[in-house]
Amino acid sequence: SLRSHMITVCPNSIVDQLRTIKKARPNVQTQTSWNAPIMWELMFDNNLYDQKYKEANTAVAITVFAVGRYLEAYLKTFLTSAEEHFMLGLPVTYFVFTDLPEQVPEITLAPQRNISIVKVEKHSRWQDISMMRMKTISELIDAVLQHKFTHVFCFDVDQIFKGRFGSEALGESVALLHAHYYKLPKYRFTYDRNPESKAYMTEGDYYYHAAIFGGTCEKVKALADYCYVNIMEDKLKNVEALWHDESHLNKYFWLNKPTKLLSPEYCWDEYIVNAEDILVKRLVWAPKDYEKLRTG
Ligand code: 2GW
Ligand code: MN
Repeated sequence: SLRSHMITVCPNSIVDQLRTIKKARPNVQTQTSWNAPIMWELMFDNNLYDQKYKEANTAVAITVFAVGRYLEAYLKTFLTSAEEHFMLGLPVTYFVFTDLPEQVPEITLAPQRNISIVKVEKHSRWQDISMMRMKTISELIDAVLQHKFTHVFCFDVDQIFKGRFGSEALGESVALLHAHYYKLPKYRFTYDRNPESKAYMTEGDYYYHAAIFGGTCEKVKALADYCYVNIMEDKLKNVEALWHDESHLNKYFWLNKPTKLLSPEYCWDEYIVNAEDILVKRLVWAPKDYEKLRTG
């Protein structure tokens, strides 16, 4: 049948594409030592990926947290820009977690796209707002996502889609190279270095950015559970990892290698002067006003 034909042909074509990537991007690393692709522009054919994932009845859930002032500051731009660039043509549901559900802006969604607003408590420490996302994500996957979605992507809200962020980013276990660290030597990576913390590590592969991670429901649940349990163990000992949930995420991906890496084209900081490797800005960091957002 046409359907089984498509499913067998597409993955091979993608493998062929991956063989040509070194030619396409000679100045960046396009594969890890464990053979996971690192997705850079020019490495892949958008249509091939879109076709493959449509055929496979892919449905994508996004989680995003907008607690306190972050709702007004970032949520509308995050959502409207995602409607322009994120996984167009695939069914997508946004799960917005907020303490202010009535203030979530009305936005127009394309067909097959939905939004679900979930009320959460506002933790008093911002470190906990960030870290406790792992618990909520795990619970959401258990209660809802595993039955209805093939993939889940978890995003910081303080970012703006600017270009295609498409099905090529989907995978079993997907990690993002941090824009500030992808060119730096390993000794500069800001892993947690406190042996008292569960996030402690002395060696690693890359420095991953916790602003985006994703994969199948099963793999993301494993990541979220791992991070949450270790965050709670740290709390019992009264320690906190250097970069909070991001430190635990880096430890998880060191012990459980991601199957796909996203290049910093998927999460770029426009304050970085040297952007010669960045052929497409697919998503950029939103400007931050720490004074306003982190006080009071
Ligand atoms: C966070 C820090 C200081 C003050 C407020 C907040 C805050 C975060 C908040 O008031 N409301 C809120 O909804 N958040 C959510 O947590 C929101 O989704 C935000 O994007 C996310 C992470 O906080 P953020 O974006 O301010 O932290 P970054 O951009 O410095 O993020 C990196 O490091 C964090 C840990 O310190 C996380 O690992 C994050 O995933 C990383 O990108
Ligand atoms: Mn952020």
